[in-house]
Amino acid sequence: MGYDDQNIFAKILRGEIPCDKVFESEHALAFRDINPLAPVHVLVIPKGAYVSMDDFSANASDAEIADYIRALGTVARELDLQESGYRILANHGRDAHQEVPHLHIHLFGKRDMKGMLP
Ligand code: D5M
Repeated sequence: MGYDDQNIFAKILRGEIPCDKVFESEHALAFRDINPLAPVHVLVIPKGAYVSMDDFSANASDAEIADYIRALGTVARELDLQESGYRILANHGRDAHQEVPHLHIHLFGKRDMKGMLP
């Protein structure tokens, strides 16, 4: 599947539509989900044009992968989730109902997530 540069997160990355940014690094951007399922619900995305984790893991550079994974941990620490806990999740493709075709990892926190499978 090719990358659709008109997807909503590509527009956020280009600054064409706003987001509630919580963190930015060289290769990653984190912003609050528009339909939060938890008091903390942040999406962490790579700045590069990657459809999914499948695409990213196969095609991103080591520097992009390292920066992206570090960004996830940094955001969780900056939002003070390391003690209470958090959940990270990425949907890939049809069966997982991925809605936006730009890789995003959901970061959930500040609620009990027993039984929660978004
Ligand atoms: O999740 C896609 C997620 O993207 C879903 O939780 C809503 C969120 N979303 C969609 N548009 C926006 C904007 N404009 N800002 C912030 N969050 C947004 P998926 O894993 O693809 O099902």
